[in-house]
Amino acid sequence: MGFVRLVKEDHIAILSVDRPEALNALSREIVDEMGEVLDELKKDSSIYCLIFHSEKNFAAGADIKRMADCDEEGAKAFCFSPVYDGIAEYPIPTIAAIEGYALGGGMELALTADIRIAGESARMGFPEVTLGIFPGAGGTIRAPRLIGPSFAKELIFSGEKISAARALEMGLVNRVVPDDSVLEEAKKLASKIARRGPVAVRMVKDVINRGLEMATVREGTAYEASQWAKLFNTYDQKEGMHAFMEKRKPVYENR
Ligand code: DAK
Repeated sequence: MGFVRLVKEDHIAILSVDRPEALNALSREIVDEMGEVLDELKKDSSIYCLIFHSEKNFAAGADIKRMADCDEEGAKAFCFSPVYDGIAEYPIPTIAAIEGYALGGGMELALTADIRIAGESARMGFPEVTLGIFPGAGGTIRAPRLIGPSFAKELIFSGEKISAARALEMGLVNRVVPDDSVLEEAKKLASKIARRGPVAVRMVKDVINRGLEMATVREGTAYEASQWAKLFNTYDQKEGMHAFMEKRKPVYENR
């Protein structure tokens, strides 16, 4: 039995890492296992939102003990980015529900999610420079895009572990909630998302992500317009609009 757990309930999946003795530090094997579980989950068309949540600590980073004596080739083999890139591009919305430490490779995992919710006593940051390395699993790329280069550099250069309140000020997390309601709040938001038109939600995530990577706003709005029009070939668009006109709740079929 590995370290990754997946629970499904009411159109939501919750993925957790179960390695409390190392504060859920992530080895290459754990990240690979995560990738396999998520590839399998993609085949389940009844799941509309995915939450990353681990008990007590989100993840205290990549496994330093496994990384310490790597040479250059070994360090390359430690690579998390193919799995993390896959999570960032995951077809359904993702929420990181952060309790305790989210550091280094753990913070980078949280950054691959679409939305982050943190508990009041969560501690986040990039301590890599305190170890003589720098973030190498997407942190240098995703953090500046999310919170701007200035805050990202402050975090990455200082290696400081910041509080949830400070993370909220920086825009690193969407909201801060009491520690004991982190998962509950994430589930509430996930259920809300899961009640929306699933085809539209899936498509708009892709449009937003691609738009962010496009060089010009014009390219982005052109892609937005073409994808938007495609929704009018779906059952869910007809259902959503007819339900409005008939003053009833829509019943989406994900098609
Ligand atoms: N790796 C391995 N073990 C860890 C760990 C980690 N990141 N974090 C904690 N642990 C282990 C501790 O060693 C300890 O184990 P034992 O000594 O009991 O066997 C156990 O978890 C409990 O930790 P502590 O005793 O230290 O607990 P405290 O409450 O006192 O302190 C702490 C909590 C989070 C402040 C402290 O554990 C800590 O500073 N942890 C390290 C945090 C850190 O530096 N994280 C960043 C790691 S570097 C890349 C791929 C990935 C990455 C980069 C590049 N490419 C391939 C390019 C990512 C790099 C990183 O994430």
